[in-house]
Amino acid sequence: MSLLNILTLPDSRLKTVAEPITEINDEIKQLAADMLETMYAAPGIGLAATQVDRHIQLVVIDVSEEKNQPLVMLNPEVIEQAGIQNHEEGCLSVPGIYAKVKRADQVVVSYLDTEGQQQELSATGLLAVCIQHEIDHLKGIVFLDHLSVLKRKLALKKLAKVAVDA
Ligand code: K2U
Ligand code: ZN
Repeated sequence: MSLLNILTLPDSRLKTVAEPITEINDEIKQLAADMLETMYAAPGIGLAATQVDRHIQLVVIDVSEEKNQPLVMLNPEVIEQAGIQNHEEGCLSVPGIYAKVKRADQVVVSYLDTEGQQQELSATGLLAVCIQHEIDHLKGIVFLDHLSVLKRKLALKKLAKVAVDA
């Protein structure tokens, strides 16, 4: 398995819209395994293929305390949503920046698993936030894009400072 490089803003590749996966092969399964290893090492609770410069619709998630409940989602799509939550978010591609983002509190996500089986998962709370955050990445959207112009400007200014201080 390999640790992958995670793209960070202002890298414009993070704005790329990912393509659907049409064939599930060993390369896709190995990429998912490498993304899980990279996510756990970061550490994070989610990672989208966009963030490792692979522009296909693949996300990995694990919000469990024990880090032993990995989810691998191919071609994920939110098919139902309800409620609103305002959860503080961070992002492995936007290091050191945190902000509250309004998102649906409950989602039903439809996706293909690595065996090619269509799955549907109902999620609330942090898992729902993470699913929406990762699917955003596949659309070329980062969580800062949900902020007001002023808040985004301040965040990007802080990001530039974090990069200089690093
Ligand atoms: O996409 C990513 O960069 C992974 C995020 C996912 C995430 C962001 C906000 C809220 C939930 C999930 C990273 O996991 S950010 C690091 C992190 C770690 C633990 C809890 C929340 C955020
Ligand atoms: Zn992110």
